[in-house]
Amino acid sequence: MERYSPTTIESKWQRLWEEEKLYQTDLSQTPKFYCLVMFPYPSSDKLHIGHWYNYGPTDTFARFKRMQGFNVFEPIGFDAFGLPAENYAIKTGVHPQKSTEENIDYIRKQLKQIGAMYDWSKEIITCHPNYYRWTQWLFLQLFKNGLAERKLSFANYCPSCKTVLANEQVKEGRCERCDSEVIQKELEQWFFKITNYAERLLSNLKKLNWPLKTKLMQEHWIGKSEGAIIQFPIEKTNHLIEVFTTRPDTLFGATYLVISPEKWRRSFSFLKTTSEVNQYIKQSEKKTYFQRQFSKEKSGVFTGFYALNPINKQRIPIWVADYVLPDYGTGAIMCVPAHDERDFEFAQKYHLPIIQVVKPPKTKEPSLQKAYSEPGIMINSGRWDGMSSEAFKEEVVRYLSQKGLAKKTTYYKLRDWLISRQRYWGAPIPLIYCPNCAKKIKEGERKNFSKGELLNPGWIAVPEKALPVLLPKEVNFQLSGQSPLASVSEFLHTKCPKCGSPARREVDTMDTFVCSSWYFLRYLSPQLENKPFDKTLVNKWLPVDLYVGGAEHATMHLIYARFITMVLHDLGFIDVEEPFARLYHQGTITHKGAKMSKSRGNVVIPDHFVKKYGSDSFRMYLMFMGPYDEGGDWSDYGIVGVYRFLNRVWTLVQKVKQNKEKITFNAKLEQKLHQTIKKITEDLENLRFNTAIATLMQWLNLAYNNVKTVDKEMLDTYLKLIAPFAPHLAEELWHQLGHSNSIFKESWPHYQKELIAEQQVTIIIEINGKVRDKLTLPSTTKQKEIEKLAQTRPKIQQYLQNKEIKKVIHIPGRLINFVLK
Ligand code: ANZ
Ligand code: ZN
Repeated sequence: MERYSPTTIESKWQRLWEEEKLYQTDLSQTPKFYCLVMFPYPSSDKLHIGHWYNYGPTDTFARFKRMQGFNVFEPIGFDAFGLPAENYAIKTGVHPQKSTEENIDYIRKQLKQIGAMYDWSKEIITCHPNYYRWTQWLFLQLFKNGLAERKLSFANYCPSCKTVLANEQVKEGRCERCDSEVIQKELEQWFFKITNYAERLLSNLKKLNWPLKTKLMQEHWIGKSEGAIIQFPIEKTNHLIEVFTTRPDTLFGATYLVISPEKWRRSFSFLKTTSEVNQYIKQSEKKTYFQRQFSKEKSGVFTGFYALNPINKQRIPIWVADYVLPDYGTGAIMCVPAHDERDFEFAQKYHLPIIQVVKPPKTKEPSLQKAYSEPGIMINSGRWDGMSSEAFKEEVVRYLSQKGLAKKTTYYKLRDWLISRQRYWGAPIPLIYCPNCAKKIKEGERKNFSKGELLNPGWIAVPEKALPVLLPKEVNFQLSGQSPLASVSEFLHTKCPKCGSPARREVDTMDTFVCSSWYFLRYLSPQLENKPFDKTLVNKWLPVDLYVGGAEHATMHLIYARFITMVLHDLGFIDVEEPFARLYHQGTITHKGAKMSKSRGNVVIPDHFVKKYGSDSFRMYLMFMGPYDEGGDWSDYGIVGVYRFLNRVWTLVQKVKQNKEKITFNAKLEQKLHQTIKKITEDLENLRFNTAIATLMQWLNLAYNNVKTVDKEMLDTYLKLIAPFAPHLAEELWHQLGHSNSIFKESWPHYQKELIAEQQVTIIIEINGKVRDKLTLPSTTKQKEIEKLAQTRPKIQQYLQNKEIKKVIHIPGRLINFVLK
């Protein structure tokens, strides 16, 4: 008997599938199913177990959908720009292009070993000019429409990577990549105005079939806050301070104001203060936002000025303190120590008055040990005492706004997306700075300039026809704090496309998250020459039906891609505005109870196991380990178990093939098979791979113990069920059973309802026509047996004691009536 040799059959089928172009999707067919995974970054670490866990099970799902009759599109590509390749170049001198291409070649081979249904004819590589040309096109669309803006702003800056970082790339005050402490640096940078879309990004979440946790993270990230701006006049000046508060109801309890150091420097430095204030401002600007927000010890200085509380004309001191951030709200706050924890700490430290104005609803004599931040009843609030704080919140804003002293306002925590990077290995920003055009715009010329050019005077768009702006090959990577592209004079010096004057190119490149914000559109027509994507295909194939990837992308990539899709929708390029209808996050695979890491020495290298047990066993073990969204702990022994199971599937087929005797029909096995179809179909719809595999194992055990009763039809069905999980093995055995077409051209088995149910009926038991009890039993139970069972019921026995049964009336499936003498 031939033995199961995964390596032989897997490479054979991978080759045959490719020759047959089995997985090249004809995008004109329906019904469509777009199955997407987060494309890999071609790092030197190659494909690790996390990738496998993302890609293997997702492919199982895609194969299932294909067999259900969907025209499944499952593309793959490479997110190929980014810092690691450049950092590697700095260290070793190997050009990022070279190391990236090498990594891609290697990873492509690894990906092929998964044996997934990737349509390789649609591969994309974001660092290739035929892709980044369209990333640049995308930039220009945002620019032209006033959604890209150059702003001077405080940016997160990593002194070691010598580049700015997006908020999302800062983890607990440290650089996500190199773990150095991030500082704040004021720089001119390019931003995409994602904040214009804050409300829509928030409200659309309702429509999405996404994990609740991810939606909540996005909600939190967008951070909508409804409150009011209240004006406080500065005493003895004719200036005002505007504060943003979400608790206008606590206004009577405001005992001081705090302005952020930056705001004071920018807007109030004309007010003469002591040198202490200036010193404090200088010091705090060195701190990171993280230190400022989360340090235990709050600090601040009194400015010497007072403000007047607009509700009661109370004189309250104005402080500068760095726990107030410059770029949220108005950069200034009214402080209510009785009801805000931070203010409470600060007030205690600097002996500022604490006035309680809200008391808990049921207490009489309030005493305050710490800030009370719940709603309650107003006290110490003049004629509003006794009112609920919720009602007063509305009332006080209405009252003050009549006098022009307040207005309702909503702020969002979401910041504009900082997309420029002072690095080499990225898509060049397609803009040119022309001093001559800058001058013309300043002099009032508006004609011939786009919205973006007027918004950013002097910055001229590279004409779309002239794209791509090619990344020059020869550059000096050594970090100088300046973009490496500035060192290439042929790149830098150019002519203005508008007026022909000498001009210089933008030397910053784009954040790689721009590349990945639209790749799912390009997959549909990656070779298209004159357009970024085919509008008809996009409208047909989007939204993506299932997107699977790591939960760590909950905020960055998954917000950016939504934003860019909305922008393209609004500019009329595509019909959809939400890219991913259903989202799923795979869990994590640990080893020896801990996250895998090189330093711990517990990394499981997929290639070793794939070589030994085959890709089918590897993928199936990953799926068997635990619920897909949780993951599990790797065990070398566990994969052996799955490997043995696949061996038994193999052996069963060999035995059935060799069986020459007549097969006796086994109703139990047949029924179990139909129950298996039902269970696996339901489990697969919900990505419950582990329980589906357990069910597959159960049927196999039953069949294995009754080999003489397994007929070929049953095996055909069983192979179809196992095909999405162990595609190579199933295809091989399918052919061994005499089929000549791929099993993946077969349709998914249906179960017969009648077969699976051991149907139950409920029979009413009557004594002399009165209902006394009931009985549930299999519908096939014989009448005599029902009679006997009914008589043994304790409730019925009560009535039967010492009585004789005259007659039994039986209505099958419904009722049995004992008539007594
Ligand atoms: C007075 C007050 C009384 C406040 C009270 C809270 C409780 P969220 O929900 O996060 O939007 N705040 C406003 N701008 C700030 C800034 N730039 N830096 C630091 N804190 C700032 O929080 C809004 C509240 O955070 C505002 O409401 C303000 O303090 C503070 F019992 O105003 B509150
Ligand atoms: Zn010009």
